[in-house]
Formats: sequence, structure tokens, C-alpha cells
Amino acid sequence: MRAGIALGSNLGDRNAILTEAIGHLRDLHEEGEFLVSGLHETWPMNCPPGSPLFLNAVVELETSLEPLIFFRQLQSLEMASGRPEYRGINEPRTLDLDLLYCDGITLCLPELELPHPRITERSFVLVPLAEIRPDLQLPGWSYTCQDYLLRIGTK
Ligand code: PH2
Ligand code: MG
Ligand code: MG
Repeated sequence: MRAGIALGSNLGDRNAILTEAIGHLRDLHEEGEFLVSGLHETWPMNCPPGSPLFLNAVVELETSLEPLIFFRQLQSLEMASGRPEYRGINEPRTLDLDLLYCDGITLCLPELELPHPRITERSFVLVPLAEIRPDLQLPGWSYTCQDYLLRIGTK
């Protein structure tokens, strides 16, 4: 199964944190191509006033783990980066790892929705995702990733 993961950091040494997280994701990757976008500095969207700039990236890898099990692995990596379990909404964080999609699987659980419901409105996800998977079209989408990006622009 190909899984897409959005990475974000706006607290601490963002570059080192994302680089290390990409290394951990590479360890979870099983076979075939490991796709990784560039690191993009982005303005905080829907965050508390005065929030620092983010560094964002997207990775696509191969895993045979069930989506929920894989999601728990991502949560463990977030915790290992020093991120507290409970915090205010969109408070600055060392590491945020959002599971974007697992192939064409759809899932609607309280803790995990697939595909991630806000991909198409977030340029900080669409820009790096379009770098590695421009033609991606997920369940429920009318357009490809590249088309959504053209519609909302890069801001
Ligand atoms: N993540 C959020 C909310 N806002 N803005 C940017 N630029 N990058 C993010 O990763 C981000 C955000 C919720 O997780
Ligand atoms: Mg997030
Ligand atoms: Mg998250």
C-alpha cells in the first residue's frame, strides 16, 4: 500500500526535525520508490496569532501495515520528537505527521479519516504533494492534485 504523509514543524530546529523524521519514515518504508518533496517554508494557516512559520514537506512510501497501525507509528514519531499529547488547537509543534492517504482506501473513524478531508484546501500540503504526485486523484476528488493546486494557487 502506498501511503502519503504530510510533515510540518514550527517549533525548534525545524530543518533538523523534518530531516530526522524523513529518516524515520525511510525506515518504515518497505520496498519500491520512496518519494520525498522539498522542504517548504509556509505561513501558518488557522493558527493562534503570532505563530511561527512552518516548514512543510510530503513523503510517499510503501507499507504493508494496516492504515490504523501505520497511523499509530506516525503518532509515536510525533511523541518521540517531544510533542506533548494534549495541547491547544494548532499550537506550535515540533512535529506534525498527518496521514493523507493509503492508496484508494476510504476510512471514517473518530481518530482517522482517509483520504485526509482538508488536502484540497491546503496549499502547504498541495504544493509539496504536487511535486511528487501531480497526477494523484483520490476517492471523492473531482480533479488531480495539480489541478486543485492551480485552482487555489500557492498562497
Ligand atoms: N498545520 C496545521 C494548521 N496550519 N499551516 C501551515 N502553514 N503548515 C501546517 O503544517 C499547518 C498549518 C494543522 O496541523
Ligand atoms: Mg496537521
Ligand atoms: Mg496532525
